[in-house]
Amino acid sequence: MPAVVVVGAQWGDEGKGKATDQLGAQVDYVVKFNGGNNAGHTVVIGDEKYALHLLPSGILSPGVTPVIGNGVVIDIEVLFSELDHLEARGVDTSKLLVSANAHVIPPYNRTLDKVTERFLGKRQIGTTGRGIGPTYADKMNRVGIRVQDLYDEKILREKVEGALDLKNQILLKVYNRRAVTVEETMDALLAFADRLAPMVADCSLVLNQALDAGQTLLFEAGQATMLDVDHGTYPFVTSSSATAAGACTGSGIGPTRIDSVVGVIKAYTTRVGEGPFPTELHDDMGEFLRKTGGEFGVTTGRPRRCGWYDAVIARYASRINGLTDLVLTKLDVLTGLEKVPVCVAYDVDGVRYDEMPADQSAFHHAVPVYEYLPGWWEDISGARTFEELPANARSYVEHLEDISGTRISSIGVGPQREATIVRH
Ligand code: 2SA
Ligand code: GDP
Ligand code: MG
Repeated sequence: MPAVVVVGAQWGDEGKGKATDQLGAQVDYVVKFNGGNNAGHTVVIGDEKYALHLLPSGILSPGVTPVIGNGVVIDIEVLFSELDHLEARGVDTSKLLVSANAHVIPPYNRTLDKVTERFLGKRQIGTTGRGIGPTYADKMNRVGIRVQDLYDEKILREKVEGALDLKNQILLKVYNRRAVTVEETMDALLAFADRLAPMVADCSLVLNQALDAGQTLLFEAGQATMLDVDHGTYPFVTSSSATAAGACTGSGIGPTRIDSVVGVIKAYTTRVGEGPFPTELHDDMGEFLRKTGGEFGVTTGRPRRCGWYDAVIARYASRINGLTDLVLTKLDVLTGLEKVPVCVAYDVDGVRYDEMPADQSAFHHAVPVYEYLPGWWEDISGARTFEELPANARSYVEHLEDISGTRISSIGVGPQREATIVRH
């Protein structure tokens, strides 16, 4: 597998961190290509638990070169606090490369993210408040600040002054907040510039040369298909390209260099933040999934909304990402249910939809059409082969495979690295 992309197939938190960590042990580079410290990836190695936000999960594998690609937005203070934290726990972070073209999250965009959400009130997106949306907006609006700008103080100052001319109007007049000064912004942006300098690289060149030399690359998506700015449940999405195509634009490699695309999908569904969610449960079953699955945000601690597996979404994710494999996670969480409902289609005002409705309003009104599969009671967390699973758990997996459009090549039965069944 010279170049593999790992994406989330639902609304995030499918267990991409664990999947990347496992695959990462076999590759030379792990590349984060979108998002920023809105992400939260949990990796459990032995008795140690790591929560990663901005750094690629591959940073935990010795021998791997972790890369932050140009498609990522970087909060520099958070970058160094995460690096210091890992170093203090004995993780070698010295190989990290950061793209000179990646955009930086200036402090005023964190403020704007939070006050905009408050301003929107009922119409809020439920962002993580990390400044992600305003920073991608600046990038598209061509007023963003890139990593390379930190090393040309004249340009940086011009950019900060230009940005603040507009941002201060918004902060003062729309949100009734204090104006931000050029000097405080410059100080914050330059505080870590010297420490960052040796990590800054032309990552596109490095990655293409690595491929030419026969080395292996893993691209790790933040967030997920249904949160992608183009293909997700807009406007209730993040502001980056979280689908497989984003791996190319977000790192500077061409589509012909990608060999496989792995979609990580939970045996049920969760979502954090606002927006439509057809199979969401508002009852004791939702609480059961939240409790048993430990469904709380890794970045904000917010309780995640929980619901049943949705095969319409699985098929959509297969299509949008061109998935070659699915990694099914958290099958163990479903243990102990008499019947497990699985959504196979939607009913929208009496019309059946087998595919994702193209019309967002229809998706907001979608009522799941369920099939009910027999559950299992046996503890499956120790299973390491497909045959060791109880018959009903095997049928559940096989049925999901039939209705999801992609083969299930591996199954998670616990958070630990080794709690995995590899099928293909
Ligand atoms: P933002 O902050 O602009 O990206 O928010 C926009 C929407 O994207 C959602 N989003 C996420 N959804 C799931 N997991 C994410 N990471 C953290 C985690 C979330 C947390 O791993 O648990 O801790 O709350 C993530 N990041 C962004 C967000 O909820 C908005 O719906
Ligand atoms: P990510 O954002 O996709 O990397 O996922 P998160 O780390 O936000 O959330 C996934 C959670 O599920 C983490 O706490 C993982 O440790 C945990 N996890 C991953 N795979 C499994 C699994 O197969 N079973 C169980 N019980 N937990 C898992
Ligand atoms: Mg997460």
